[in-house]
Amino acid sequence: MWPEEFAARYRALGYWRGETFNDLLAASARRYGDRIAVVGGDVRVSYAELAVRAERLAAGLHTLGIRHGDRVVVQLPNVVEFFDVIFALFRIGALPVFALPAHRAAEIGYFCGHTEAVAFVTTDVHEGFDYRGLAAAAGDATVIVAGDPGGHTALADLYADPVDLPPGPAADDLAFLQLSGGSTGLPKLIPRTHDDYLYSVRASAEICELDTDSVYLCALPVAHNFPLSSPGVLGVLYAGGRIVLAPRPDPATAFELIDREGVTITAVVPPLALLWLDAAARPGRTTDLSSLRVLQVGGAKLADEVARRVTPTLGCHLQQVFGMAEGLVNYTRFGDPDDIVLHTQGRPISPDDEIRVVDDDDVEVPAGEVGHLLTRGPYTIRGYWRAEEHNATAFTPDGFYRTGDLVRIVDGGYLVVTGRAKDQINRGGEKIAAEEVENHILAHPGVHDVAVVAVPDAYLGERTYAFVVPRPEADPLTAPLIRGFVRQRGLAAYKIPDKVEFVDEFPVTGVGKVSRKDLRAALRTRLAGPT
Ligand code: J2J
Repeated sequence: MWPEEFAARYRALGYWRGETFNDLLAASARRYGDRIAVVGGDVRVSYAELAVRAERLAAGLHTLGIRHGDRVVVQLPNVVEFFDVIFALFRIGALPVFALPAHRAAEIGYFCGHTEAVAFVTTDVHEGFDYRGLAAAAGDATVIVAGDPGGHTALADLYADPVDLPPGPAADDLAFLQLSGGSTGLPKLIPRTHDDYLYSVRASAEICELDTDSVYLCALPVAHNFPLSSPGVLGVLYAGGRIVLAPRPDPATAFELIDREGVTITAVVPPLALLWLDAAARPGRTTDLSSLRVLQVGGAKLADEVARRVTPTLGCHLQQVFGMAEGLVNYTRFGDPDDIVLHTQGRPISPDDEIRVVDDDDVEVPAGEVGHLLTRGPYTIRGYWRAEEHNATAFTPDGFYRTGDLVRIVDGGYLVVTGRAKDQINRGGEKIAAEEVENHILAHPGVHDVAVVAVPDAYLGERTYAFVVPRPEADPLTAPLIRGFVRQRGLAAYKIPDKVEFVDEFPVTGVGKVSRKDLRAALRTRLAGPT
């Protein structure tokens, strides 16, 4: 948490206003009443209705025994119930722990166990996967299912007559735990308060000029930090606009919704931007995309040549967004010159976002040179949840978060992301911690050692390679066998290595064991060189 002197300053400057997400929903319900807040499939929910649904669900969840401070793992696709659930939990002061639809038993089991979750909220079947099959991974948590409960508790049965609930959370209480992209063996959880997150949401809504005429297409998974808050669905609820939930982000689905609902703004990751641009440029397209004013692209580096195509093809602004669930978010602004919009990843939300660009010894590099990005500010966390040991290295002693990103700062304080120092693979915006995947592969009895590295990919930006050293005495291994093994352990599909290569041994420089970091670097170099 922030030291008191910082908290006092952020309050005095009006960033932290002492408001919770309950206050936000109540204010929006009062202000925007019958206007439609969320559209999901054939369901259209007004602001007033959303407040009532959340209040009723809060009553039901409270009766179930969920209390202030309890953790609840929430894994829902883009459905209107997502909003009922999170606002009901906010009302109680229980903390949603945001899981993604791609997560499987390994991740859900870890989130439920690590957070000692009292409940796990998921769906029945989505995109061909039966989420009720993850119930066993939830351990003691009560399993609540949106849709056909199949023997579990039905979410639909929990909407009860409103009751007098105990007072809700304070603004400086935790609101939820967000997921970190991660660079270590186990995913880290990010504690965000009402005060700090609401500030980033409000300020983002202003930067992105959201108002009651805004129609936001949520094409990415709603619980991800980008579509949730930059300005995302929460920014829309603050500004009184309309959220349109896309069940999946393919161009056919998205374009149909943009046309039907008059979507004005949406957010995508770079590979999706590419898919959309190709589809939009195809002769014979029948959908009308002229309502679209802004295409936000973030989550991974957008290639110049793709950036250049956005405005000519879609007739809208491109906005680059460089953010992180830990806090700091940067945006290019709508009035910025092309050079900035096309070639930078934006500048911070807040005048009080402190940015340091340093060398390996934490010494600031000369202006304009590349270095490690460190940041501190009114909506950037000071530590992960229950991860003291990791926090000692992930933050500087004076509270700067080590983002693991390599950047340089150009005129006007805009950031250009040039690379990454953390052991993470950014697979089209989906983050994979090399060590997490390595640990799963190492569990195979035929594996002696493994290193997972990122390799460049024209479409995804990066893909994962696993270099495996088999045990000499073990039965021969094959790539499908390793991939199948990891899948069976219940790892999300995006973390399964795209390619598995077997090697007799790892390059060892000098005497003794090389660090994992050096090893991964050596393997990456080998891949880049002639083979
Ligand atoms: C290069 N790398 C980027 C960009 C994120 C808004 C937008 C994105 C996220 C997000 C987010 C990048 N260019 N434009 O939370 O609110 C990489 C960096 C960063 C990491 C954070 C938001 N935008 N990245 O992607 O927590 O490496 O958040 O540190 O998933 O993604 O990942 P995540």
